Amino acid sequence: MEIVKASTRFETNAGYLSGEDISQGKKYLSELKGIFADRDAFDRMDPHTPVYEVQMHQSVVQETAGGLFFGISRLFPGKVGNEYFMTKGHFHQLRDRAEYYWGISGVGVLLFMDERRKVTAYQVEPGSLHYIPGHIAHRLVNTGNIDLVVGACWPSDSGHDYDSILQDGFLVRVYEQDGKPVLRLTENESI
Ligand code: PAN
Ligand code: ZN
Repeated sequence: MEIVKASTRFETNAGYLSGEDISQGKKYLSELKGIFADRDAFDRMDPHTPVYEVQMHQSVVQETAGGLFFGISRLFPGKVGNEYFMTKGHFHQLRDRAEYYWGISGVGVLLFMDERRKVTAYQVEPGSLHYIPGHIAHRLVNTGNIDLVVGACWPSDSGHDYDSILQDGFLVRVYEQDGKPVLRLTENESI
C-alpha cells in the first residue's frame, strides 16, 4: 500500500486550482446583459470585457446526490457606470441546498436575498467565512481595485436557477460613491 499524492491542487495564495477534473469558464460583459442598472453605460463598453471566471473541481457529474463541488470565483475589478462588477447571482435549483463561501483575496460584498426579496449585504475579505443557507439567492460584487477571489463549496445536486434573478433582479445594488461602496435599492432609493 502506498500514500497517494493528490491529483488536484488548490494554490491557496494564488487562488488557483490545477490538476485533474478541473473545469473553468469565463463570463464576458456580453453575457451579462440586463444585469447592470445603467443600460447606456453598458452599451458603451466593450462586450468582450471579462467580468469574472470560475474554476471548479468536478469530482462527480452534475446532479449527483450526496456529492460536493469545490470552486474558485475570480471577479475582476471594474464598473458599469457607477455599479461595481458582479456575478449573475442565483438561487439553487434545489432551493434547500446550502453553500460555503470564503474570501481569499481582494474585497467585496456578498449579497443574500431571500424568497421575499429581503436583502442582506456582507463584507467579503481575505479570511471571511460565509455560510449561505438554502432558499437564499447569492451574488458577489467586487468593490476593490484588485481581483476578488472567493472559494466555494456546494452540494453537487444543487443546480443553479438564474432565471428568477434575471427576471426580478436583486432588490439592492452596490455602487461606488466618493470612492466607497454604497447600497441602493434598485428603485434608486437610499437605504
Ligand atoms: C458559485 C458561483 C460563481 C459564479 O460557484 O456559481 O460565483 O456566480 P454565478 O453562478 O451567479 O454566475 C456558486 O455559488 N455555486 O453554487
Ligand atoms: Zn451557489
